[in-house]
Amino acid sequence: MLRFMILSSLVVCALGRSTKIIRPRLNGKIVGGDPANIHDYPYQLVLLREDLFECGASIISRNYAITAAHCTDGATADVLSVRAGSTYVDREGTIHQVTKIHQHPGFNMNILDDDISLLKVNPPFTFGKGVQPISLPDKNLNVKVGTNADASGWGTLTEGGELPEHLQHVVVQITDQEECSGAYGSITANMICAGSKGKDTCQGDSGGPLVEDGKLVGIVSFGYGCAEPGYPGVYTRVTALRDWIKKESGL
Ligand code: 4AZ
Repeated sequence: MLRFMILSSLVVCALGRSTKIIRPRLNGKIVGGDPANIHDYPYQLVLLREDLFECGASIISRNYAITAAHCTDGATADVLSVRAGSTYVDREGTIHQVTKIHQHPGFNMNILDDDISLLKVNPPFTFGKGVQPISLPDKNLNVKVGTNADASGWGTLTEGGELPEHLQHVVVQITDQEECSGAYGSITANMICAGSKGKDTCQGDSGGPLVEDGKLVGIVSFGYGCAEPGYPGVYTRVTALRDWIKKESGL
């Protein structure tokens, strides 16, 4: 059920149908979030692969969603769809077929650099109470260390634990880049780290949003386990890839 890659002791994963779980032995840590309603996270999407939960994603316009490249790698558009406007991972809301995947050409599976994909959808999203786009940041936005950001998704509540059916969210603090680099060793300018004691995103949250002050500043990418001390979650740095998003989608 869990699909994932081991990257020199880092673990990333998307949920899908293939496979078994191999991961370093870690303490099961609660991610420390709270249940959330789609009305408060109306940009949140479920990314489905052959109708099964794969990852999170976010609405950025009527026609486009954004997610992690490791969630779309190896897929064709016809097997992907998104569910919008539901608090629940497996029911309600509306389903939108992916018609085109724009996966970043620089996506590097080994270190997860450029972990970003844009998805064109059909039918387009109809905006309403539980369906709204999230604003993209200006490329010059300075995302400050120590500020709070809100991550959401249907990933596991504990390391290697159960998947919730109800949307969850967690507030985490933007981490110092050097410190994060020191922990992981392979943090690029296209990544941003965030975490707080006992709070983190976890398996299945991949591709989902990290929002600060109403702007999408991160996309859930990877981490060493979940809420492990000294290992914040790693997110795709949206400001760094802002020009590419504009070029691909016009947004
Ligand atoms: C995952 O496997 C995953 N703690 C997502 C986020 C983090 C770790 C793993 C960050 O989807």
